[in-house]
Amino acid sequence: MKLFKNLNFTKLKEGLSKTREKIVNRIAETVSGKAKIDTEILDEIEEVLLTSDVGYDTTAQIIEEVRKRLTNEKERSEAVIIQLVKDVIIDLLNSSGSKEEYTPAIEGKNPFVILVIGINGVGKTTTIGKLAHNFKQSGLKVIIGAGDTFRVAANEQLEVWAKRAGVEIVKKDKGSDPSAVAFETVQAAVKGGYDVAIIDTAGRLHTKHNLMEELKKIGRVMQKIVKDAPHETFLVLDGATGQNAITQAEEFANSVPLTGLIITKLDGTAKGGAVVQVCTKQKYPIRYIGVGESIEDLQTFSPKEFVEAIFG
Ligand SMILES: Nc1nc2c(ncn2[C@@H]2O[C@H](COP(=O)(O)OP(=O)(O)OP(=O)(O)O)[C@@H](O)[C@H]2O)c(=O)[nH]1
Ligand SMILES: [Mg+2]
Repeated sequence: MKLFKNLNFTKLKEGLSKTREKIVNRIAETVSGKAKIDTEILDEIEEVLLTSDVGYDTTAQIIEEVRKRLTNEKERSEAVIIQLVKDVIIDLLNSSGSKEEYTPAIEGKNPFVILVIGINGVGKTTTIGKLAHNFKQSGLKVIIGAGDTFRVAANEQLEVWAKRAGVEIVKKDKGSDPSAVAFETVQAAVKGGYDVAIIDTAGRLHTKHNLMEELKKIGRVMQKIVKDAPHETFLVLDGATGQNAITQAEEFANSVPLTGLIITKLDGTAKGGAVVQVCTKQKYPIRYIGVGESIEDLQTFSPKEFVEAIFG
């Protein structure tokens, strides 16, 4: 069963246009008009990938693999080399466990609980609004919990998204214990027969010990009601932050059992190559990507569609 029909290729391409301009147009420029693909061209492609935030190690890995596969090719044209680069990148994206058409295993959970975490401003609250909308559109009963009790306007912001998505919200006064919000949200979800409960959290630095402990407590407390909750713990990463995103994934994973990643803001950046780097450098699958600020701008991550949108 595919839950959301949220993969809109035109929109994805539009969102990734900056990255595409950077990678594809420059590779095309580099190889067009050249009769043969030689070492110099591979060096130039290497540079293009580096400046798109694919990262040094990952770029070297890609070029090495392309070089290897190229030796088996009789025809070394522009089309052939671009296809090779695409294939190698798709293989890398798949290697993190990110797979085509991920579907959350919601059935039989009542509720399926999703905890959303990450550093400040990466797009957690916005992503929850988009996720809630998608679940709702799929005919599910959705409730969201305003677990960011730290920031002044956090409740209001999540309330706006709840209204837009047409879902219920649980909130408490600013300064309340975020675990209490998580507890009450899951409790309300069980009582009300909700299919999905999504918990927002305040932005926090992975270097702050007490804030990471707070996340652990949120997890523990909801387990008093639903034993295996949270069923997903998504770390949200800003796609424009490159190497830093990898550090964040490592650090958060040290405190909380992550189940997947959501990469946002891929529309605003020419550095969408960071996604490739994130996939090769850590072991958590990418589940969703954000390609804009509106409610429709969340897509299920598909390695193949992602690469097609960049190169297509
Ligand atoms: N262009 C673009 N902007 C996004 C995307 N996702 C989120 N944003 C914007 O990023 C900004 C921060 O988003 P929030 O959802 O408030 O981020 P947050 O992680 O909840 O922030 P804190 O709660 O303060 O830690 C907002 O202006 C969003 O509109 C996206 O995919 N693309
Ligand atoms: Mg927020």
